[in-house]
This record gives sequence, structure tokens and C-alpha cells, in this order.
Amino acid sequence: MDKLTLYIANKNYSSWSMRPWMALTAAGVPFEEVLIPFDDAGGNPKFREISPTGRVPVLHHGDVRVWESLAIIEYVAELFPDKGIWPKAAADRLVARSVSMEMLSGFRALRGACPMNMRRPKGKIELPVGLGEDVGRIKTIWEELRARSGGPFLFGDFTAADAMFAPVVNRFDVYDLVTDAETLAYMDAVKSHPAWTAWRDAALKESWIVPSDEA
Ligand SMILES: N[C@@H](CCC(=O)N[C@@H](CS)C(=O)NCC(=O)O)C(=O)O
Repeated sequence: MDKLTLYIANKNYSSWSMRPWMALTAAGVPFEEVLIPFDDAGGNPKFREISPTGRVPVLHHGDVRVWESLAIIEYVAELFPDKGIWPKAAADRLVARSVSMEMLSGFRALRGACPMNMRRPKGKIELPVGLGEDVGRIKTIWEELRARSGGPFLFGDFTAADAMFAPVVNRFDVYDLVTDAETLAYMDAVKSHPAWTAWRDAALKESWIVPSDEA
């Protein structure tokens, strides 16, 4: 099989890059990573050379190009059906895909006001209207799914659904958005996962600063 090459941006800031990277890493899928840093002035022209949207993540597999974080995860899950990227039970997979899609298309108040920032010291910021609704819905998803599966992750073992929410774990953490024990327990489980710690450790070593992502 041709090798998989996943193009990503700064590990400190690129939440969409983090999602497939974590899903593939947690599942033990072999891939090569190529990191192209953001250009401070708003967009790195190199992204256009490797991605049809000019955005990352994008996966190259021989002649195949797959863009959009969730499409990359789906493509790799089809290539490696035994790696447990999605939950085993069909009834769980449909919920995992639903909440992953909800993450991809929603929670705009949270995503807009609180950029992912792995280096950020914990501290509150002024929050826009609508953010409380996003936080409440995400907490409900996590609580219901962990109650259903028994945890520690949304479907028991770590799956792509946890990877889709991983950047939210960082946002809840560094902007100090939640205090309840149930939500913090899930966040601790994600933050203890080896794929998270590997990503975070690499992010902490980066020196690039993107002022627009420093809320
Ligand atoms: N919906 C896309 C979002 C991709 C996206 O917005 N990526 C950002 C990085 S996190 C990007 O490439 N931005 C280009 C730029 O800032 O120049 C996905 O899920 O992959």
C-alpha cells in the first residue's frame, strides 16, 4: 500500500489538523506527518500547493487527495477496518458519526471566541452570547455517551469521536469554562491519552506565534 502522508499546521493552534492526527495515532495507523506552519499574515501559500481548499488537514495517498478532517478519518477507517477508528457496534457508530458531524458543523460561538491553544496558560476571557449554549450541549453529549458506554471515553475505548472533540477539551481547559466533576473526568481521560500527550509535547516545543489565535 502507498504510504499515507498527513499534512497539518501548527500543533499549538491547528484544531482541524489535530483531529485526524489523533484518530490515526490513537488507532496505530502508520502515516507520515508533514507540518506546514501558518503564515502570520493570514494563510500560507504552500497550503494551496498541497490541498484543493488551501486548508489543512489534507491526506495524500498515492494519487489520492482527501481533504476535510472527518473525510480523512472516514477514508482511513475504510482502509483499516480492523483498527477500531470508529466504535465496533453499528448503533454506536451512527451516534459517533452524528456527534462528530455536529462538532464539524457547529459550536461556532465556542470555536470563534476560544481558539485552540495548547500553550495558553489557564485563564478566563470575556465570553460572547451563545457560548454557554455550546458548552452546555457539548457537556450533555459527553455525559450521555459516557453514561451509556461506561467510559472512560465516549464509546468506552478511544475512537474518532473523541478525536473530533479533543480540541474542545483544550478550549474548556485553558479558558477555564467548566468546573463539574463529570466533564473534568472526561477531559482528564483525553488529556492522559498518549496521542494527546504526544501532540501537546510537540506543540509546546513550537515557537511560532499566531496573534489572531491568542485570545
Ligand atoms: N472543515 C475543515 C476546516 C479546515 C481548516 O479550516 N483548516 C485551517 C487550519 S485549522 C486552515 O487550513 N487554515 C488555512 C489558513 O489559515 O491559511 C476541516 O475539517 O478540515
